Amino acid sequence: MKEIYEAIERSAIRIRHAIENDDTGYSDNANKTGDIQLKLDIKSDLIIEEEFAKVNTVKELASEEKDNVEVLNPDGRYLIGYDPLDGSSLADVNLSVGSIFGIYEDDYSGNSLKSAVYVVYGPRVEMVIASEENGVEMFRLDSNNKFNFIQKLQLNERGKLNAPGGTQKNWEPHHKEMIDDIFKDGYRLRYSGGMVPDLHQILIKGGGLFSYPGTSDVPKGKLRMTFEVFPFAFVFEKAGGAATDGCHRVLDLTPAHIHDTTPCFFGSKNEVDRVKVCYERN
Ligand code: AHM
Ligand code: MG
Repeated sequence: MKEIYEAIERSAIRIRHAIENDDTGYSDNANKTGDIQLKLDIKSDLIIEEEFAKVNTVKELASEEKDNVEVLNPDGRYLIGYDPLDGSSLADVNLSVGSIFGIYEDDYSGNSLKSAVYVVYGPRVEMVIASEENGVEMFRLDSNNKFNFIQKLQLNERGKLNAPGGTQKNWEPHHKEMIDDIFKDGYRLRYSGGMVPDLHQILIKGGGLFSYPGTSDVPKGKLRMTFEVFPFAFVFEKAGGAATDGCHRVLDLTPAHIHDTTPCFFGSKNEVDRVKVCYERN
């Protein structure tokens, strides 16, 4: 696993350099979900592929930017599901973006996750690693390109932030009512449109709720299980929080296809319980 974390560190340093120096425009290609890829999406994907190709414990890669799984080492132990540059359309406005990695064994179901890692490229570059052994640990990149341990991340039972995703005009009535009630209880809006910095903020500030629900136009939501939802569900559980699709624990889900999406809610236990009460009634 250590070699995998080191490959992620090397990728992060190279991707940060690309974000700072490269064109933030679109390419001529679309990914499997139909999103037009930015040049930075494609470059980040290539960087990560190159770095994992050096690690012989990595059996295969499933990327948000690749249609199909790519086999690297048939005898390797781990499968990596990753989003090379999440929120990449925010790079041109100079907001934070991120990379997300799920490290799986056997298959890409939630319960096969062994570890999850994300990197935030913001004013500072930070990497968060969640594992069974060490819980959730945050590292920060220094000027010598070294990641240094900063702190463990642990959620409170209840937080103060609310990050409600999805197109509001298409929210289901019960979802809208729940979000309104949370604001009425004094929660503050914190939403950038990048799930990595939005979820990082909730983790660092001790709690709250991030939601990306199913809506009338996209009943299964936007966020993909393998690359985005499972890794963050793992991080939130290991930090003492929870993640649900409204009715089920996210990590009990199995995608039929690596690009499948699911509604998702991440947060402290109190807020996720609130979601479950609302969704189980509806
Ligand atoms: P991406 O992988 O194409 O960047 O999409 C994922 C991002 C998340 O970071 C964010 O939470 C969500 O899309 C916001 O989507 P939208 O603005 O379409 O509601
Ligand atoms: Mg993404």
